[in-house]
Amino acid sequence: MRGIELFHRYEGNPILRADDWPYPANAVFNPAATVFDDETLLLARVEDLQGFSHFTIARSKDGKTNWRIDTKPTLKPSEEIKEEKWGIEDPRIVLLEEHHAYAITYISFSRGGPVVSLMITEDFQTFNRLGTLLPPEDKDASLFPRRFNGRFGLIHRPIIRGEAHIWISFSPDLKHWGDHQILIPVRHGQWDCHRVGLGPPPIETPDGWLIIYHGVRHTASGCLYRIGLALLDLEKPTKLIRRSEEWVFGPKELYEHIGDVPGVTFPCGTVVDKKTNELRLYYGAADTTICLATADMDKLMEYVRACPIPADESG
Ligand code: BMA
Repeated sequence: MRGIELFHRYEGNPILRADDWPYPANAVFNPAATVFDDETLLLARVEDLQGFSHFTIARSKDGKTNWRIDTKPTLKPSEEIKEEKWGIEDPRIVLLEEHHAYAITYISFSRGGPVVSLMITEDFQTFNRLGTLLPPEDKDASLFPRRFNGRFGLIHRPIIRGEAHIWISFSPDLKHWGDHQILIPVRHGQWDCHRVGLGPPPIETPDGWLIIYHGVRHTASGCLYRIGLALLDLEKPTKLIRRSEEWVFGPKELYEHIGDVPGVTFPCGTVVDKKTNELRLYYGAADTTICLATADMDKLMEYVRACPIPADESG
């Protein structure tokens, strides 16, 4: 099977749009996803009519239809935290096994640039902000759900010397980070040549951590944000063991090509239905709406297991 055949767009796409919102909004996109109280919970990025973003929860029993959206913003940028002055963006949710709590990594936008921040919640009603993790310019971050040799792992995407590779870092306490290293570099000349960034949080499988990432190529009419797959070693997540040569998903439908930023498919969350083995990928389309694509986990893993072992292209 070709990679591009793995994902199927949901026929009801877009599943959520600004017109569905209970209060005025410009766009709803790039949602984090998890299961909470036996329901699919999306933490949607909502861009207001000043161009600043906040988060609002939408819930659905089947993860596809009948979304119930909080009637007002669930999480606004904090007025006390100056790093959040220009809004909060692109959340990722991970259930931290040892804390029995959800870690939400997100981007705070400040005068100093985008910076990775962390908050913890147990109930999606009260949120404990733990502050910024690493200096700007940094985006596309998620924790792993468990520690490695006593340390938490963080995947993120700093921009250094104009280069935008995916990095991994470690911390004993979620506060102090070190051992930074490039995990998935951009690939010169290919579809993911200009930028790469983590999509949804890493998914633990018997074969390794499944990584769904976005790759960006600049074209004469703007950027194209497409999706690739990779696999990390289960106990040594610094080790990239597989990487797809081709993209497996990318802008095709009109709702992915027409919007505030055309040509963008940008996933930040997945839910795997344990009964059906269906992976639901929630993504922002054209920075305007929220869409859904599904894939069979067995086929996805079969595909990624057959991908090449990557050569080190970072140098
Ligand atoms: C990235 C992020 C995303 C956005 C994408 C396309 O840098 O800012 O929030 O969806 O660009 O505009």
